Amino acid sequence: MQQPIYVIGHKNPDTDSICGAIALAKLKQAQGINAIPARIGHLNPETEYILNKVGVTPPIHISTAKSTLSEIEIDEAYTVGTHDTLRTGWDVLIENNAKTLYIIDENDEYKGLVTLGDISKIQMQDLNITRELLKETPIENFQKALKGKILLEGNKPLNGEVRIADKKLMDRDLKGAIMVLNDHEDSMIKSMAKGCAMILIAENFVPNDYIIEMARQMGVTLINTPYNIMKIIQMVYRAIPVSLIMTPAKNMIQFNKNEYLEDVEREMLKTRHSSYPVVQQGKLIGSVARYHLLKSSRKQFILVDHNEKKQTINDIEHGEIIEIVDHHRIGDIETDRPIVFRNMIVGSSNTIIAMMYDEYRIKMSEKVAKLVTYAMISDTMNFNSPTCTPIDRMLAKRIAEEYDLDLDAMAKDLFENTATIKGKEFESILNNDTKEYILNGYHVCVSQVFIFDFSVVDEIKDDFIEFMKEQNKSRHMDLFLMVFTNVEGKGSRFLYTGKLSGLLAPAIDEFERQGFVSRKKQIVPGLSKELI
Ligand SMILES: [Mn+2]
Repeated sequence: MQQPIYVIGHKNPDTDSICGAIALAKLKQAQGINAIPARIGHLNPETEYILNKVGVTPPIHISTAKSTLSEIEIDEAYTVGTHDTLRTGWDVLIENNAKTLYIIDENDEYKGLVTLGDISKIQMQDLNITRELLKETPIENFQKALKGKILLEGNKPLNGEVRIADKKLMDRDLKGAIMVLNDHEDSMIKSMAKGCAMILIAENFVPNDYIIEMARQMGVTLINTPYNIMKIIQMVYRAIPVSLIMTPAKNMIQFNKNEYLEDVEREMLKTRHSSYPVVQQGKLIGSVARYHLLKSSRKQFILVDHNEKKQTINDIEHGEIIEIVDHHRIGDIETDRPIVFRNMIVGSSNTIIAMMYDEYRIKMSEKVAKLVTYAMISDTMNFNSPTCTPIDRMLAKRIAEEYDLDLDAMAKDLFENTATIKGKEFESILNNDTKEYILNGYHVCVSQVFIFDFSVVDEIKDDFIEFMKEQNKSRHMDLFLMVFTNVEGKGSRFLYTGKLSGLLAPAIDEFERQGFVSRKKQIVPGLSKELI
């Protein structure tokens, strides 16, 4: 599956942002793109009302543009059991063209790892080391590594030394030795007489009964194998259990799938292993190498209803913006590559998205049509706001006809149920839809809420200004402006604080007198003009 592309609206998302993210993600999905609608803040009550009404689940909430291990492609972890032989381990690695082998116990818990290098080193190593390992190797491992048959299982402990027959056999101390012999029974008798613990017999030779009886009495293990002496000597060291040479899990870095790629990379730079285990609750879920990180692309985003850095996900620089669909002023976002940037002077981002459906000749589902329509009603104050254009009105009318929707009934129902501040906390009124600007060097915050009835504002006025002053002690806005706007576009009431209050009071009075309703088209440009 292609890495997902996240479609997100702005911080403090409004209905245009949320419905736009959903509608645009659906359009992309219809084009075969793995797009996921997401949000970077809480739903406001209006949007919540709409999603419930239409029957759509809210977009997932995301808080970072960084990618985690779970979002990139990693390798399968090839595993063997703790008792398995180096031979099995080697075969698994060669078969899968892998370099790191992970060891799991009978409960599938990750215990350690062995690399191809670790295994090949065994063959090259000082015999003192392999002797210690062979000493600990269980009998059935020899049988497995040599594809042999246990003729007799003895109880003599191994000393880990591997020997072949020679003329001086009777002069040697063979106590606990592993003998590699061909069909010379004479050598078998001599070896047992000198105390050997195991005889590995070449080319499937089966010794006489009296030799087997002698072995039984002396506690010697007999294994025969189809291999010749040369091959037995080559393979016998691969009988060693992987667990004896593994790097235990506790001595090795491991990652979990929720770790951010940059943290994983930083850890990897401290060491030089070729792969690292990815573990979840003790169980292996994969193996990650540096090249997986290099190969992975950054998390991709499509921005809806915003294009400014401070309005988007905080660490956007870790991700990649591939497309923007918006109807606001162009801000400060920079990209490395050309992107699709669609900005139009219309009343709602959803108007543009509806146009895109038309352009691609993809039919909106009934639910998407409703979301788009609600968003247009919400963003244009039921097509009354000065930001609303004939394009919005025309398109909404066409969608309403096609999907049998009653725009005025939808607007009335929506506003009656959501455009009220009665019984709401001051904090939720203030943060309902808030945007920060830097206008000619001044920090300005403009919050807006839509209401039916201005008389409510008169009731709360004094207390609300006190509340804003208190809030601004930590926010340090030069102007902190709260705008109560009539939901049908019939003017606004303004409350404000901040050190520019006195200077801007006449201008804001004028905004009120002229019936300003649009933050973007009237209020912010109006303030900007005053601050030159
Ligand atoms: Mn919008």
